[in-house]
Amino acid sequence: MKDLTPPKHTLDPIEIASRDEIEALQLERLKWSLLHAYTHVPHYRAAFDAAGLHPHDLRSLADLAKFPFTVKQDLRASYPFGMFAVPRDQVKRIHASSGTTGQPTVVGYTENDLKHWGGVVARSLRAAGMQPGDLLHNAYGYGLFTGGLGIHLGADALGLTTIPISGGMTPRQVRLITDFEPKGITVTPSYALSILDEFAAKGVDPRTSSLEVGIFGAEPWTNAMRHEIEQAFDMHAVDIYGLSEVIGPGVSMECVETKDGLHIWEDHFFPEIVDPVSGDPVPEGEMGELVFTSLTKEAFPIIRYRTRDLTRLLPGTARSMRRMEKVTGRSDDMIILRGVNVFPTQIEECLMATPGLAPHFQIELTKPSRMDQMRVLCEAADGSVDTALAANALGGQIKQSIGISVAVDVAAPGSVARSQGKAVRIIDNR
Ligand code: DLL
Repeated sequence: MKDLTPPKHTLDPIEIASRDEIEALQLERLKWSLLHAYTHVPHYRAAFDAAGLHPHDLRSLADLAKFPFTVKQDLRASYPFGMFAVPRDQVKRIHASSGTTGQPTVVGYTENDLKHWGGVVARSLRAAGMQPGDLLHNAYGYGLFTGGLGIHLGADALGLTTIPISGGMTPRQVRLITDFEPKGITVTPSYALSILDEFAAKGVDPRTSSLEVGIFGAEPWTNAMRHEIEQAFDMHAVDIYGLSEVIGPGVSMECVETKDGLHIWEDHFFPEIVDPVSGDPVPEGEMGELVFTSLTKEAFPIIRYRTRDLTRLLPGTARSMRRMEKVTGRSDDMIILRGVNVFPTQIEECLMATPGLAPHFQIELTKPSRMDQMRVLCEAADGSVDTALAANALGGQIKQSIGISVAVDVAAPGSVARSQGKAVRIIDNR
C-alpha cells in the first residue's frame, strides 16, 4: 500500500494548533452556540430555564456539564422544523433519518452550515489521503441520508472529481471502478463487502483495481474487518464517523498515517463521554456514551446530544484534536444474553478469527422459553468448507472470547442478506 500521508502544509492550521488555542476557540464558540440555541429554539429555552440556567452561566468548558441533555425524543417532539434556530427560508438544505424506528428526525443547514460541513468533510477526505484532483467513487446513498450528499459536499470543497454513483446496482459499481480507476471509495463497510463479492463473481481480482483508500463509516466495524478489507483490495481502510443530528459524515475521522481511532473535528463539535445510565461524566479515557454539542451550527444547533454510541476519548496523535476510539456499537444494539452484554462488533471479531467463513453475518434473537436465545447466521467462504466444523469453531470462539453459548448456522455462500447501505445485524424475533 502506498504512503498517503497528507503533506503538513495542506492541513487546516487548527488541526495542528496547540490545545490552548483549540480550547480558547471552543469556549468562545460554545458561548455563542448556547446563546444562539437559547434565543431561537423554544425547546432549549424551556430546558435551560427548567434547569435554572442561562447561557451566561457557562464560563469554562467544564460548565457545559451543568446543562441539560438533548435526546432523540426531543427532536421528534418538535417534528418537523421546531428545532430550527433560523427562519425556514434561510435553511438551504434539509436531511432526515429514515424513520424506520419512529418519526423521522429532520435536520437543516444554512449556507454557512453547508460551508462548514463541506470543510470538515474535505478535512476528513484529506486525512484519508485524498488530494485535490483525485478521483472519488462515492457509493454512500444520495438523498435524505446525509452520507452521499455530505461526502459530495466535502469532495467538492477539497477539489476532487466525484463519481456520485450512490448505493445499489452492484455490478455497475464494479464496472465503473474498473473503467474510471478511482483512487478512493466512500461506502459503508458492509456494502464494500457486497462490492467485493461482485468482483469475485466477475472474476476480477480487486487487488488489481486502482483503489488506494476506502473511507468507511455509517455503521460500526472492527479492526478485524479493516484487515480483511485492506488485504482483499490492497488498499488502506479508514474510519469516518458522523450522525445527522450533529451534521452528518465528517464529525470525526481516522488519519491514514496512524489508523489509531478518529480525530474529532473539535473546532466544530465538542465531545463528552458520560455514563449511559447515570448521565454523569466518566473519568478521562473511560468508556461511555458519546455526547456532542455543536459549536458553529446556525440552522440546527444541538446541545449535549446523547448519541447512544459507545466509545472513549483519547488524546490527539496525528492531529492535536482528541480522538475517539472506534465505536463499539450503539447502546440500543447491545444484546443482553443471560446477563452478558454483547455487541454485534464482538460477533464480527469472532467471525473474522474463524477460518473458512465469509465476513457476512446476522444475529437472530428468539425467546423459545423464558431465556433469550441467539443464533448467528453466517456463510461458508466457498463450497469446499466443512460447514459443521466451521459452525463449531465459531461457536467455540464466541464461547471463549465473549463467554456465551450461541447457536451457529453456516449456510452456503451468498445466503446471508447483503447490504446496500447500513447492514441490518440483528433480527429480533423475540
Ligand atoms: O450515518 C452519517 C455518516 C454517513 C457517517 C457516512 C459516516 C459516513 P446517520 O444515518 O444519522 O448518519 O447515523 C448515525 O450511525 O450515531 C452511529 O451509530 C452510526 N455510525 C456512523 N458512523 C459510524 C462509524 C450517518 N464510523 C449513526 N462507526 C451514528 C460506527 C457509526 N458507527
